[in-house]
Amino acid sequence: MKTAVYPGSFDPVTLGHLDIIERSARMSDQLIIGVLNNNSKTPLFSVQERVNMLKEITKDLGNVEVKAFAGLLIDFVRANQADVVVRGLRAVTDFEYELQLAQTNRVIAPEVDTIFLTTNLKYSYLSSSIVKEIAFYDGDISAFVPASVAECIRRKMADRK
Ligand code: COD
Repeated sequence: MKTAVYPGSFDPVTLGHLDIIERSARMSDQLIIGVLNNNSKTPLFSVQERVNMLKEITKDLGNVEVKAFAGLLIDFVRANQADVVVRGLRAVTDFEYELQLAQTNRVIAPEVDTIFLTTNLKYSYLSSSIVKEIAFYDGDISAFVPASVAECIRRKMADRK
């Protein structure tokens, strides 16, 4: 695998995402993490904040780059001359959406394939939404996100109260 793109919202990045990043970085020459800048959704973190959190936790991975993107994923993949899209699968509930996304992208860009990495069992229950909910009620999120991300979430929640 040459250049891979791992796209997502990453609002915020969790240990489940990081596990997929580390495993796909080992399989590719270059891994680009694409952070969606979507004006129609209101994320907890701005795209720049999400990019910064990802840069901090991947700083020791030499072949990983973090970039924001807007618009179609396939345009981002092509602009970066990437060969493959990486997605994570936690459970059958992810499968329907992921299959639809992969098949639509394949119709738009037949030269780009999507590969799926199954979740690490340790993180199979984990999602960004669950982390935000626990943090909102001042719960302990240290088992779910890297320490630097936990700190950003705590600060964000404190600002909002
Ligand atoms: N373990 C393993 N994998 C995980 C875990 C976990 N605990 N948590 C999340 N993941 C996986 C997800 O299944 C997903 O594959 C990936 O990590 C990123 O997850 P999210 O939730 O941060 O990102 P999404 O699913 O919101 O990303 C959606 C996209 C940004 C890829 C999508 O909306 C998109 O491509 N938008 C651009 C417009 C476009 O091209 N639309 C598609 C046309 S079909």
